[in-house]
Amino acid sequence: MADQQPPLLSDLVSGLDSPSDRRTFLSRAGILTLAIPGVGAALSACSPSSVPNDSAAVRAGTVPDTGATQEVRPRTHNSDSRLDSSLLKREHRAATSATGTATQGASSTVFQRYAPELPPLPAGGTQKIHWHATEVPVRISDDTVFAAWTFEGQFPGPIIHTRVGDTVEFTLTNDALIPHSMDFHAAQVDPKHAFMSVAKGQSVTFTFKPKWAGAFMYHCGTAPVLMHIGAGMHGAIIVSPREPLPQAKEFVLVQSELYLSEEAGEVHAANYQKMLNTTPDLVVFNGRPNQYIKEPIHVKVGDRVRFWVVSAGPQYDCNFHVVGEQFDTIYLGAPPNSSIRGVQTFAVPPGGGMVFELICDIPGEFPFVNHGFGHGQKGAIGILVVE
Ligand SMILES: [Cu+2]
Repeated sequence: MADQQPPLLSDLVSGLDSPSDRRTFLSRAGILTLAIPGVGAALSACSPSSVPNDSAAVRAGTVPDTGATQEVRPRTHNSDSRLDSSLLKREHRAATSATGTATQGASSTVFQRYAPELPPLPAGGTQKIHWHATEVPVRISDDTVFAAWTFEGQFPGPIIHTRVGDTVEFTLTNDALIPHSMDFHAAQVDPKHAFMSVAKGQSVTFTFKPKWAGAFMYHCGTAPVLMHIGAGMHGAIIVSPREPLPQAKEFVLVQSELYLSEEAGEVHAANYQKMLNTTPDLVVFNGRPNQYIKEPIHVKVGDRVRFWVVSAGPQYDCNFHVVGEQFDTIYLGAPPNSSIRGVQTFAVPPGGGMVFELICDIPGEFPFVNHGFGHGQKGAIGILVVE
């Protein structure tokens, strides 16, 4: 191919911390705007703006716990909110996630199994959550470190557990150079404001009450959303119904694909071109290939097990199946309704979530897999040990 490649996003953003650096960055980045429209939106979000304030949406350093409304900064320039959606259709090329601090200290990162247990519901009807968007290296196996864009430095992001009708007060502060945002699939809010991108050092705050129970995805929605999800900015928000479901051992599985660049130093960055080609190197539950083979999930004979399964994609579904078992019940929509019984396999679409229950009548070691085995083979497999 003789067509000219645009410069790497990582080349443009590396080492730019001061406002004057950012001006340099913006001037350099003009060459990218046509080739990478999402980056153009991101860049404009870095610049001072004459757009009127939206004090309800953006507050600098507002910490909900204090109850105090602090200094209101000029609104992040986001004049066309469509740029923060998946509506952009022009091609975005040559970007990787090796930006800012995403590769720093990679050699000293330690593998940590992602705990799949559903955290208990917090007391009270209001949950205040203040997260930071950060770029950090995450060791996803003994020999692989991933340059991740994250919520709270975690890949995938932390599990949120709430309940229908409870209140979630959420603040995102962006510590990373590239603008980021938050899109909760469990929320009904005006995305133009709530899900808007915020530049480095800025915050966005919004509140919602989940209307439906279920396993919901959350993700960064900053354009190009494919890149931000694929670089690690996704996770699960679990919404329990008001009336408790049957007692169970509850686990959360977020399936996602990893599209890796060649190793640079000790780090693999997320590769945008591979995302466009939809050719993943790994398909994983909770961010790490085969982690629950190495350290299985343990339950007891007689337990009801409930898997809250989210497919974060960004591209593929999760054809969830447990070898040697059958699902007693799965909920296609909000539990406890929309259930079907006696199911072997069901596909969770990218951007979707479903709830799978099985009764562990017999002891054994039961692999839970993506039964699309090209993807199961790439890491979307674990073991449920029934003792
Ligand atoms: Cu992002």
